[in-house]
Amino acid sequence: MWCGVVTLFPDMFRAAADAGVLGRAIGTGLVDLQLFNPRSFAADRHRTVDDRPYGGGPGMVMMVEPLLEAIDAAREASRSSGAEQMAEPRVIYLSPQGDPLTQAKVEALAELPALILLAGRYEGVDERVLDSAVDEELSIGDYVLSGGELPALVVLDAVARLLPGSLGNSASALEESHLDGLLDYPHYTRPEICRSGKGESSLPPVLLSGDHEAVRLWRRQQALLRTWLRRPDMLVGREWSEEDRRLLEEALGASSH
Ligand code: 9WO
Repeated sequence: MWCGVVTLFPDMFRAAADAGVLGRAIGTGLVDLQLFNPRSFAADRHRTVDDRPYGGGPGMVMMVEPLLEAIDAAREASRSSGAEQMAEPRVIYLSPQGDPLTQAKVEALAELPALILLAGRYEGVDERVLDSAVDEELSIGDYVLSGGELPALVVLDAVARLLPGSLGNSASALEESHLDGLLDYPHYTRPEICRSGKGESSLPPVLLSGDHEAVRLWRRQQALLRTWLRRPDMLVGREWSEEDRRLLEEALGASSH
């Protein structure tokens, strides 16, 4: 996947590109990450990229021209990066006003050949940039940060681990799709007995039983119970299998008496 990022803070991406699954995806060429700083496209000798908001009020707004120039440069770079038949990159702006980012959305993004992520700063970008050059606005959650860079990295990380050939892809990704729309079950590793601040330091015995089917059922039941208790919204409209219904009813029955 080709990915251009338009940002006033390219160093934040250079740091992340050195580590972890995303770093590996970039290192192996699975992700071609290119950075475009609007400041390089500023028209004046002070390299100005922000200006005061029309209508007054506090803060500054990112100016149209340096952003459109940077987005155009990214489009041009994606064109010249091989893949002749490559479709136009999808341009995504990260903001609290965007559609919520979900795993389903991440999976759809991972299918695309090219993305341009636009990370805003200050009080945001001139709305006319969004109207003319942005295809989609995404939010990673209901909070305000100081810029769109961390959300852009969140999108990159979530997408990179799904790309075929990525370290995050493969076994654990399969296991995860297997937990279709549920929270994860609890994990344990050695030692069998450990010190712990709280009381719950014992291991669920089924995990030592060697009975793979019993382990599978226990994990599924834990995933269902946790989702029910912590995120009931995720179960609204769910198509229930007979097995899942039984496992959850059993768990809820066990906890209520
Ligand atoms: C700043 C501000 C100051 C006074 C009154 C209202 C205000 N809104 C903002 C604001 O939203 N600033 C944003 C900072 C502008 C776009 C980049 N910034 C950003 C992106 N903060 N948080 C995000 C973000 C993106 C995606 N998902 C969650 C948060």
